[in-house]
Amino acid sequence: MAAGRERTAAPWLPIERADGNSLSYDDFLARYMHANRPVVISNVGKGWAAMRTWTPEYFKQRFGSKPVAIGYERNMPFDRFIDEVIASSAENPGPYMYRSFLHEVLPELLPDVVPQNKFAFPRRFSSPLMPEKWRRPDGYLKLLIGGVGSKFPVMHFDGENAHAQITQIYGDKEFVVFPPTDTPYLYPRVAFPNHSTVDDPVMQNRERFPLLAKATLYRTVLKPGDMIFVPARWWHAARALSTSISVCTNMLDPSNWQGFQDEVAAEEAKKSPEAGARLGDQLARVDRILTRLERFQKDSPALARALVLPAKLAPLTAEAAPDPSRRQLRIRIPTS
Ligand SMILES: O=C(O)CCC(=O)C(=O)O
Repeated sequence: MAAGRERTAAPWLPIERADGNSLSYDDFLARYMHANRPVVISNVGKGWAAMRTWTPEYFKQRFGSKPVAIGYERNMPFDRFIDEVIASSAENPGPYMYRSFLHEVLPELLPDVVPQNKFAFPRRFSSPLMPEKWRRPDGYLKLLIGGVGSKFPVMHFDGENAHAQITQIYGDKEFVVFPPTDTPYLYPRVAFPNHSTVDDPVMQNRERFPLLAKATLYRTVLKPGDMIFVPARWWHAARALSTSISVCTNMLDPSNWQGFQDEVAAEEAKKSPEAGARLGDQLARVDRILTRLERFQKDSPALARALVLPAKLAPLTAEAAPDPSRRQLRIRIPTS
C-alpha cells in the first residue's frame, strides 16, 4: 500500500450534551465556558426564521448570481456555489463556505437569526469599551455552508484565544475536537501554531502522523438546533455529512481574557516592542474596568439596573446587549 493510503479509524469519545431548554445561562458559564469544557447544546435558535427557511434552494433563489465569499481568496456566484454544494460527494467534495461574515456580505439575513442565542452571546466582544479592532457586538457572526464530504479547510483552534460556538441550522455535520493538552500530538504548523497539518483527524494517516495515536478524539454529529461550544484552544474540525448550513460566533470574557490580551499584544509587538507594550497596558486597563462593572452587576443587580450604564458598558447577557441585527455595524475582519 502506498504511503498515506492506509488510514486508521480513530477511536472517539462522545462530546457531552445538554438541553438548551433546561440549561440556564449561569450554569452554561460555570460548567462549560468557565471550565473550558466543550458541550453540545440542543434546542437553540428555536425562534429563528432561519431554522424554517434556510435551505440550499432558498439561498439559490434569494441571491441568484450575487458573488459570495467562499474562502479567503475565492468568490463565486451564489447560485453556482449552491449547485456545486448539491453535487458534492464524499469522493468528490465541493466547496465549503467559511469566510462570509453576515454583517459584511449578507446583512439581509440578519433578521433570520434573532432573537440572539443566549449561549452564543459574545460577552466582552460586545462591550463599547473594547478597542475598535476587537469590538464586535455580533461576535463575528459567520455563515458556513457545504455539501456532503466538504469540510472546514483546516483543523485549528480559534485565534485571539477566543471561545467559539457553531449552531447547526440545516443538515448534519460531523464535528470533532481535541483538548489543548493534545497539542504536542497534533502537528501544528510552524508559521501558524493554531493550524494543524493533520489532513483528517477521523480517518487518520498514522504513517505520516504517528503521534495522533496518543491524542483523545471527541466526536459528535450536529443536527438542526444543536450548538457546539468550543472552548479557547480546543482544536476542532468539521465535515458536512449532508448539505449543511450553520452559523458561528466567538466569545470573550474573563475566562479567556488573559490569553486574548497576551496574544494580541504579542502580535502587535511584532511591529514594535513599544506598540506591543502599549496595547498590553491598554487592554489591561479595559480588563480592570470591565471586571469592576461585571462584579458590580453581580453584587448589586437592582442598583446596577437602575444606573443603566454598567450593563451598557459591560453587557453580561444577550438581553442586556443591543440586538446586533438592528444596527449597522462597522466591523473589521481579521486577515489572519
Ligand atoms: O465549519 C465549521 O463548523 C467550523 C467553523 C470554524 O471552526 C471556524 O469558523 O473557525
